[in-house]
Amino acid sequence: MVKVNFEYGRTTDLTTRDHSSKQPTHKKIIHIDMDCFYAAVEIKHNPKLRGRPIAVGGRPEERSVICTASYEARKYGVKAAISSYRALKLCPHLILIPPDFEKYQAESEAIHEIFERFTPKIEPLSLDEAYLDVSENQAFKGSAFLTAQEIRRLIFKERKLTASAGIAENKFLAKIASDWKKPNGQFLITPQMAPSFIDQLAIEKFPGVGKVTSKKLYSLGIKNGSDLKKYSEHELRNMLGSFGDHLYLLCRGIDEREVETSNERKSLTVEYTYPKDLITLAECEEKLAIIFKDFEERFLDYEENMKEYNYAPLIKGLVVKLKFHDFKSTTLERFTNVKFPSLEQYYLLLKEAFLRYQKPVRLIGLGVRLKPAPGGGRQLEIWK
Ligand code: TTP
Ligand code: MG
Repeated sequence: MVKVNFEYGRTTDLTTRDHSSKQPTHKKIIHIDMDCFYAAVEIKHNPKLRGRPIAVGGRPEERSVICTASYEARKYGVKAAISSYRALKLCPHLILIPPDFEKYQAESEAIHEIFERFTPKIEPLSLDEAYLDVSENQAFKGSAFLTAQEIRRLIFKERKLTASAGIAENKFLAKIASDWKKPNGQFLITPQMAPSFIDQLAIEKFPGVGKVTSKKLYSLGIKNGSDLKKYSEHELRNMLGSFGDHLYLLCRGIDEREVETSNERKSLTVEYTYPKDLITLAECEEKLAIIFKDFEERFLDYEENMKEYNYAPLIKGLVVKLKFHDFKSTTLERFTNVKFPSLEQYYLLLKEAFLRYQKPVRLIGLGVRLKPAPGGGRQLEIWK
């Protein structure tokens, strides 16, 4: 299965400048996240599926994974990223539907158009998720809560889909809040509520805290935001490197990231999942040459499309991704400003990535990271 990924501009960096003298920003941010998005779109197109355990994903014999599942299927443990094979074992009467990205893309665009009625400051994170900055919005006497309610009402009325929303003074809290009343709910974290909310927030809910970091923190007795706050910036940095700086700010409710409206493409990658694992580096190299050809075509296509917007994509780095037979993956990136990468450069990255684990490979991806377009490029289609 070939997949082409185009990612939007987004930053994961939180500002780490001196914040001791910082005035509160009092922004109003809404984070919208559609409920069971791909599954909900499929149900909308075929109402007979409603109330039944369905999942969107590829066939098990193609060694595919599940993209998402309806709530009925989630009861059986079927969820995103597990293999379709496992999903069918967990729920033998699961209705497995192949993904139809054009349908999801069309819904995503229609939902985006609803957002635009309320604010121009929209940052899409994926097809089903976006941040909206409504600080300047005068609708509902400036109430971000009522604005979120109206957006969700319109999504339901016009698209027959449900969304959840989080409302807060920054992106970090808004995103957590949108998960709080899922599905089809919304939750507001006021600036007054924020400190106590963060104090009791489990560390694994902090963005970027995955299994490894949470294990490390738990082993030190750090379970929630209030535990985190007991550590100095220096101590957290010693423990977790630069990520410690982020956590130091987050547990104090500080997240100054702006809603980034420019949605120019920041990377272009092509990946391929193999029906049979690739055992040796030589086998991977052979496949890499084929993927490289595909990538070359896609890149030239993209360059051609962008001419219309007077934008020439500039490469800032190369990337190779490997996924292994046990679904673990590794990504290797190299900063470079070549005009166009060579296959030899990718061979070097592949070798390094392969030698990291030396395990059978099920997926190879390669591509480039791009410099942001001056003035913000325009988004073309996400999926091809
Ligand atoms: P999510 O918003 O993470 O999930 P969801 O909308 O299906 O469910 P929830 O109600 O919990 O928000 O992801 C949005 C869509 O992105 C999802 O419908 C399918 C796709 N997706 C994948 O293809 N693979 C993945 O691993 C994940 C997490 C999502
Ligand atoms: Mg969602």
